[in-house]
This record gives sequence, C-alpha cells and structure tokens, in this order.
Amino acid sequence: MKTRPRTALPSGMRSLLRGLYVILDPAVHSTGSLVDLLKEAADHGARLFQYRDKTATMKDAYRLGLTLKLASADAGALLIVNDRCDLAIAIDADGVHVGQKDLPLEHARRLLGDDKILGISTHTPEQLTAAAAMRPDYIAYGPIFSTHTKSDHAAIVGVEGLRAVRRLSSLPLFAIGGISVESVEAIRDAGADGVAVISAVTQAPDIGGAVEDFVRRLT
Ligand code: TZP
Ligand code: MG
Repeated sequence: MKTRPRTALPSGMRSLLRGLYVILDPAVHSTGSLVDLLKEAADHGARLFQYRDKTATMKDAYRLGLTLKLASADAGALLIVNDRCDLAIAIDADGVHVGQKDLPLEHARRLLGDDKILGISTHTPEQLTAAAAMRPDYIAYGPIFSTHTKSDHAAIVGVEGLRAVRRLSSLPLFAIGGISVESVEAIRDAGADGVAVISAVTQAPDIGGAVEDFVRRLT
C-alpha cells in the first residue's frame, strides 16, 4: 500500500528521517553522560536521536531530556522521546516514538500536533500495515536480529522479514534490533531507509568511529 507522508511536517525534519538513528538509553550506557555521547555522535555525523528511559522519575527524565534536546538542537539534530508524550511536550522535543503498548497514534498526534514527528515500532506485517494507515512519520520494524538490549522483544524477523514488509508502506522504514556496522549493507539492500541502534553506538569503544562507519555505509 502506498501511504503518502503527511504534508504538515517541516521538510527540514522530514529529510532527517533516514540513515542512522541513535537511541540513547541510560540503562545501556552506564558510564559517562548521555549528553556527551550525543555531542560526540553528532560531531561525527549523527542527526537523529531518541531519548529512551524506562526507569527515571519524571523529574529526572525532564532534566536529562531537556539537556539532550538543547544539545541536539545545537548540533542541528532531532531528538525524539520514547513512549512519553508528556515529557516530549515538556521539553519541546521533535517528536515521540511509541510502541505497540503505548498511547495509540491518533491520541499521540492530538497531543503533539501536526508539526512533530510520530514514529511507531512494529513487529509483524499486520502491525506495520495497521500502523501505516494511521499516518505516522516513520515506522520501525524488528527485531531484525537477536538483541540483549530489550528483554521483552517480539520474535526475530530477520533480513528477509524486513525485505518482505518493505512493499507494505512507502513511509520511512527503520530497521531495529541487534544491528551492527557489519549488517548495515544487507539491511539497506533489503529496503530500509535507516537503522535504529542502541548498543552498536552507545557501547562502542570508539563512539565517533562507530557513528562514522554507520553514516558512511548508509549514505
Ligand atoms: N526494539 C526492538 S529491538 C530494540 C528495541 C528498542 C533494542 C535495540 O537495541 P540494540 O542494542 O541496537 O539491539
Ligand atoms: Mg514504548
């Protein structure tokens, strides 16, 4: 099915919905600051970030989220908040990423307005088709590979699973789950517009180098 993207999203934001999508999760980056990580990744070419924090109090998430949003704006990058529309509104984030168990897309859209990014995680062809009908700005699909980062993840879909869903929507499609620099080319060839990664960047011994590798292979 061809789903036309919405027209209200500023084109400068839309153009960043591809390539490397770095998810910043304090649980997966226990050493050093997430803000320094964002700055280093942005210095080496990352332009799309997500703040994912499953455990912080709202007050702490607000403080960290605001710092990340300011650093990201300084770098000309976008910051999207995982799960929480209230937090995204409070820090004026660029958007929200919801999962299958989060606020339904139409309600998230009502809260955020038309000029913010809304993305959604999907794990089966049926979920992807249903999500696409709700006109998000991008769709994530996975997990492509096995991952230690998300303990409650859905069944692994594999590169062939990704290839099979590409034709279901023309919206920007991000592959997620267990993706490393080595697998990027196969994922791109299967039709993804980008890759969303946590550990491959946040746990890399050389964060800037890892970002450059991803960006080079995705361009
Ligand atoms: N959703 C599906 S897999 C996953 C999420 C949030 C974790 C991705 O982390 P990693 O470390 O890139 O496998
Ligand atoms: Mg969620």
